[in-house]
Amino acid sequence: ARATRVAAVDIGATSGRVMAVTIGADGIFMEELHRFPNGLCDVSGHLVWDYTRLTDGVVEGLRAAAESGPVDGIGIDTWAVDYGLLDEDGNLLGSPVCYRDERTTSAVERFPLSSERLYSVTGIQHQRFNTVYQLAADKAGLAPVSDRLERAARLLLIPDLLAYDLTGVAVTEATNASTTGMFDATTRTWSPEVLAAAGVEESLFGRLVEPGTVIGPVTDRVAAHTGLAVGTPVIAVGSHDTASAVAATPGLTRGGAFISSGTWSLVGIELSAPVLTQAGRAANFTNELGVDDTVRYLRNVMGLWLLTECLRSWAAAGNHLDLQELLDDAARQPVGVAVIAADDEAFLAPGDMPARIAAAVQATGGVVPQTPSQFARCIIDSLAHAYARTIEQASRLTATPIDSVHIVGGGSRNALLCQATADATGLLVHAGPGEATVLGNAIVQARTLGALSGSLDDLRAIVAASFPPTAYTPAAAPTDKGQPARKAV
Ligand code: LRH
Repeated sequence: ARATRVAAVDIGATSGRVMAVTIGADGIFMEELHRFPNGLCDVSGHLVWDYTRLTDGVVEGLRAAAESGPVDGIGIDTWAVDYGLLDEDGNLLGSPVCYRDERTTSAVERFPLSSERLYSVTGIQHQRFNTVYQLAADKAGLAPVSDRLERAARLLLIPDLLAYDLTGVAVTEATNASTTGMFDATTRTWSPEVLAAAGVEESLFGRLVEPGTVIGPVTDRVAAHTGLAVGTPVIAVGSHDTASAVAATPGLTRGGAFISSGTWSLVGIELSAPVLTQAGRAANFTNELGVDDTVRYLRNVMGLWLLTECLRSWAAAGNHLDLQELLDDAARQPVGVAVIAADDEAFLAPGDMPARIAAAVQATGGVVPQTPSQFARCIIDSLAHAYARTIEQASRLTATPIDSVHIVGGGSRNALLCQATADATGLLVHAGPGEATVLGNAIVQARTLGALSGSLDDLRAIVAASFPPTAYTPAAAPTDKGQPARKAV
């Protein structure tokens, strides 16, 4: 029998891509078919996503997939929490607003349920961008289409919205639904209590599906437009990108911590049931739902956003820097002289990142970075420091001893960051694959299609066989202050 070949659509904050993933007897192969930019646009004073650019990119990628071989299935994952609202005729009511928009800052305080109660039901960390607060902002008319929630017949999270455009079928995929802050972490269904507090009806959402469910075939119109075979199925995957990334993290077992490292760094451990303690809430740990009934107990750390925003500021000032050269220079800078809290909400919004970082270093009494390579060093050290602290907290809050760290995503290719993480945690780091999200998307599809079988552990072993991770050993034990250790000379 021929190998199974699926299209994985994976869209992040800065770019989207469509990859062909072939799964056969001799392993897993990936081919990038189309990559397109994503980013924020300002519309009527709000930060929004250019949704047409995303659908155009997806269609273009699927056309390339159909042209270059058979396509047995299509899976879609994107960042979490954001959504589109559709009217009764299925028309999108304005571009989806980006979670980084400031519109939610006031909504958070006005929400009728206490954060204690919200947490004990949903297990979701308090982030001002959670869907539940974005809906409150919509209620207050804070969007380019100010009455869009009143007029809405449907709310679809971004991956579900794209799937709807391909199939005409409206679903809500459970892993991403968990990030809304309105989903019951224990029952994996909407919480009637939270929906009532948010003032939305359950009928606003599509049919709830778990990863692995066939959403429906592409419409004949999409098939004709892309060259895909009539009836090609769109399959629900862990449509929250982090759910897909962690599903394909090689060797992740109890005792291992994961870091899904991209625009954000999502740092935590995998559990089989949510931990809904008030101590966890106070430490702002979240219980996001994963593939196969897993739970990701994690914290959001700002991630490489700090670095990409610095690069953007410098470029705007005429200084266009090459990322790899910058990291090479950063590696020659002294370690740990400027460390900021890389999980501070102060870094959420875009714009003028070097100044905000300098101010934060100043406030800690550290050596304020002057050159781009000093800023890069500061960011790397701060990320590693935040990773170490977060892993230590996750371990303590769940009474789980941690013996290793698994870094996947773009950041796993950043050797400086991987080594700094090993040094700061004092743990062995396994880095890679860089494309874990795409692989997690593909293996869930492949299991639905019957090309793979078994548990998440089995699937992870198959990923590891084709994409063996790189090991980083800690250079020295971390100091008792938890500061990144200095390398011995
Ligand atoms: C990463 C991510 C993360 C969410 C954020 C909104 O892309 O999905 O898991 O917290 O975006």
